[in-house]
Amino acid sequence: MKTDSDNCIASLTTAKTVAAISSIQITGAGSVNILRKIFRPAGKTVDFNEGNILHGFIFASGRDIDEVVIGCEGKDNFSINCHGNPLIVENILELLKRHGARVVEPEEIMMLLGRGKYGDNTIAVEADIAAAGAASLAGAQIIAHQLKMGLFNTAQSWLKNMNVSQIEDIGACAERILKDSRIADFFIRGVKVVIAGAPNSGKSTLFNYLCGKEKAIVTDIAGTTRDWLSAKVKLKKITAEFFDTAGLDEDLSEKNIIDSQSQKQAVDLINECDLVLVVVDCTNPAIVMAGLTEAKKKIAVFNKCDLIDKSAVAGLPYGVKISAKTGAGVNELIDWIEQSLGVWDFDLKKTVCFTERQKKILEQIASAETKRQIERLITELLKCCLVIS
Ligand SMILES: Nc1nc2c(ncn2[C@@H]2O[C@H](COP(=O)(O)OP(=O)(O)OP(=O)(O)O)[C@@H](O)[C@H]2O)c(=O)[nH]1
Ligand SMILES: [Mg+2]
Repeated sequence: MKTDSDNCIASLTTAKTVAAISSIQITGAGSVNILRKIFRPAGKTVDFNEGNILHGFIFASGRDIDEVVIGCEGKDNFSINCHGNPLIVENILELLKRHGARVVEPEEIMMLLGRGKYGDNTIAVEADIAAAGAASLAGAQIIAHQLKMGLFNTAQSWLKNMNVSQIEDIGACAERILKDSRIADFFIRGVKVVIAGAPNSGKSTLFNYLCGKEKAIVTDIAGTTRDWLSAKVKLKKITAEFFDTAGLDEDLSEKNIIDSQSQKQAVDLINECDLVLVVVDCTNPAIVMAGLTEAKKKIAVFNKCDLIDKSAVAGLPYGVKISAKTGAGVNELIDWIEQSLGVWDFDLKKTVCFTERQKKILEQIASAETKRQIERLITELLKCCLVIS
């Protein structure tokens, strides 16, 4: 027999990690019934009406699992804020499941809540989900702008002016949005930056300086780094994940299995990243290009400038001049990184897309040949039925 709680879904909405506080959302008809069975208020009475904040305990089989604060966020919609120990979270989710709630991924619950909040404005629903995972505040601002202005507004005005607009104009506008979206993506998901270069050029020293701790081993023996390391660092505008890699040396590829594997790993990372820092020891300036294709964005970084005099530094080729040991020039390097990725002067109020679904539709709009096709695609962009992948 179907019960009320069959329509109830629950999900962890904070990160799946050790934290001070974790939050579990439970929503749908039957939520209150479940909460009544598993929640014991700290005071004498309990009132699950919208707007109330309840303090008490989640319990099972006569034992308290955790002390919690429940936010009554709407009709049949509650957040259970518990301590952020993954075992506590697991126990509470398991308990909700035993009482009939379906435990789902956060996107599903956010989509459901978003539909209630925004109706059939699909871009707004996607914006709420994407903003929760944005890698920077600027990324969340870019997404927030698309909700009523930006992408939503542009798509609506395309539809409204379909009779007077030229197909080519809409196509060109879609192309522009796709181009800007590539930069917006750096704010939204962060960037991957590989530190590459010849053995002993100072890659690990630079990596350690950027992440503010001695994470990578540094020695004057060429070939010290074999397994790559990574660290996320907040730059001025964006968050970057830096990768310290093995020194590129074609001879090492054939030396032994370990060196050949680490050479391959370095090249694979280079192929997947957004930007490569090619570190060159300015006392021994052999620029290593192995694994670096023309198409890859890169910055030449001349390191160990503390070891040569000022006139020799001035005579170095185009690139950033630094000392990874003293930190001189690293601030300029960060500016170069942000400028070369186009984020330095990016207007956060530009119209962009921020999901794969939107991107695919805009690509189709850019190459559509009839107004009818475009009209159908815009309607899909605005009102499609979202599916959880
Ligand atoms: N004077 C000076 N020495 C540096 C600088 N950067 C690195 N070194 C030294 O250069 C040597 C090699 O540094 P690493 O950071 O291990 O070089 P690497 O490129 O990671 O080397 P592999 O992992 O072997 O490819 C160490 O002795 C560092 O102390 C610098 O800016 N100035
Ligand atoms: Mg190294």
